[in-house]
Amino acid sequence: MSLAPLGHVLYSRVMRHDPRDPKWYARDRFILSCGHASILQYALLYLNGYGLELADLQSFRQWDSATPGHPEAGHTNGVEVTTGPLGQGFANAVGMAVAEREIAARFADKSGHFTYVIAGDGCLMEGISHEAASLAGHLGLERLICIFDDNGITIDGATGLSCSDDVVKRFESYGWRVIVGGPIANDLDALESMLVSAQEPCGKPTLCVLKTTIGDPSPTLKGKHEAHGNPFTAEHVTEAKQAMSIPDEPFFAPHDVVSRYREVAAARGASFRDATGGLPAELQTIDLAAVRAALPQFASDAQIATRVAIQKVLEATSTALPQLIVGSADLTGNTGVKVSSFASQQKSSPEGRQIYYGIREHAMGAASVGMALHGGTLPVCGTFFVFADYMKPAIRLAALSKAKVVFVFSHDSVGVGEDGPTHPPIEQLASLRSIPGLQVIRPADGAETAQAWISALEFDGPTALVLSRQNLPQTTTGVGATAGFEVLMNGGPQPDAAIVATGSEVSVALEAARTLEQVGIVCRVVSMPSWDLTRSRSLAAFESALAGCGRSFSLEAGSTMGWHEFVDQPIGIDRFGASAPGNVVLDKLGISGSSVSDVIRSALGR
Ligand SMILES: Cc1ncc(C[n+]2csc(CCOP(=O)(O)OP(=O)(O)O)c2C)c(N)n1
Repeated sequence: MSLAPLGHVLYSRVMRHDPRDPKWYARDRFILSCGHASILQYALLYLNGYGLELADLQSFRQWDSATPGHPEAGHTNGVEVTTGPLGQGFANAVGMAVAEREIAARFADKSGHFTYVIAGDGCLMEGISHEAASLAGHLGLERLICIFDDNGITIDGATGLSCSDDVVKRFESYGWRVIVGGPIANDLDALESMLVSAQEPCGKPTLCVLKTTIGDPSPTLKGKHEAHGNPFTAEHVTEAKQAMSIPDEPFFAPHDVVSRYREVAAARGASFRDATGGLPAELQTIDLAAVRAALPQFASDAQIATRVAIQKVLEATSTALPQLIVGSADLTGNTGVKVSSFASQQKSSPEGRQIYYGIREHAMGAASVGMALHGGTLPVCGTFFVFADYMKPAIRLAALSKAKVVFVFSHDSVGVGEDGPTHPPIEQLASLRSIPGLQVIRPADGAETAQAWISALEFDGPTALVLSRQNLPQTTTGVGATAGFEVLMNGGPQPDAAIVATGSEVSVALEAARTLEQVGIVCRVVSMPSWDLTRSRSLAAFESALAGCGRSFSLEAGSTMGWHEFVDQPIGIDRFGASAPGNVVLDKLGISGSSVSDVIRSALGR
């Protein structure tokens, strides 16, 4: 309620948007980072004619409604990103502002637009806002405007219970312009002039600090933390409506007000449409045929880490992908997320497509989601696989909102060696595979890495590419990374065992199979870079590939959780790693041809 005047001013006086075409490229983007205030956004979308009707507001938060508990991108017209986990929307907005500026700079595009985000105390307390604000200040994203709903209240009580930050100083130190609005939350003209001042170019993002009173104008609950989430009683509703001088009638929305609102919104929308163009034509679709034609070949005798392979793939296909924008959280060379022809994205080079995120994985993930949902960009971001945990909330929201982000995770096993148990991922594959809507691919060699890139481009949502630090032999044709799996060694009609391996363990499986052959045990070896692709594209073929085998084993240098879905006996690592050279750790933890063949022999009793 206390943000309703701000919402009204944004939608009816400040933002350029066209309700008849919610996806019009040059629209200003609006993000409600405090997603728990979703009813504010739904009410605005209803009034402005985005397709929501009163019945939708009446079914707020109910099964199958267009008005879920928190705003969901792709679910409700006019909702740009999915918010609710506090701080994510703020960082998404930073990504949107990067995408907007990069495209406008490269294409001398007149459709530059603003990104508006409303963030509350919760968003600004969350660590991700510190990372994202710092990055935005460094980059000087002057078309990013954040309105801080400064009501000093969270669920537990006053913010003073846990927080003594000086938000103004904090943002000034990040390089933001800060406008302190004063007590203007109900003054429409003052709100408008604050937002208009925020649009003035100054080479910095702007934070508007808006003092509000939670629950205003409820006479009983305003300023109280109980207003945050407790439903108002009938009495509270009555007195709040009295304070607003509106009838005490549920869902009071006078027809003439609603139709006038929609008329004005449509007329404003039409007036903007005449002035600006759209998304540059070359950014509208991905030319997969051109990307396929540009893919690099990997010599059959090459020994190459898949993190190096991805860099070759990115370099080779970058010309065919004008949408590509790449970056890493201070591990650019290590992860392979580097295109040598791309300028660095900086304040002085806004056209740059190589982003140095600094050591800010969480913001990198969420900004990438914002870029993807902005449109016109294909963000690829990279870090070590173990630090996927630092980005998990952003990865989850990428999946939930079908944001086409490619997460590149290198150093994907205990093969990373000396760093000790903090650095080798163990449970990360199981964790990412459990996220619905995230495509996970762990290629075994260069050919599978190249095809994994194609699968990532084809997929309507995010992909995690899980890549090795260590060099690997070329063992596949690559088809497994589009089909899901590939049989590499057949072993005749009825092999004694099947070994299903992923990534760097594919070559170990082949070695184990050759060792077993010497004692008369015949194996079928399968490379299975992706559970998701196998499930969606070739499950029956996979099952029949294993059907004739005596006993099936999986082999992967990580948690065995989940593998029982596909094989009889998983072989993996269900403990943390250790500090020693990578090959030693792998060997000690049973990921070597001889250890694997021993396990299989004993399982078969031979
Ligand atoms: C990451 C995260 N942690 C916790 C929550 C639960 N939560 C929802 S709203 C809220 C308080 C937010 O306070 P504020 O931003 O000041 O919102 P206001 O009370 O003004 O509505 C919390 C803790 C959440 N949504 N996301």
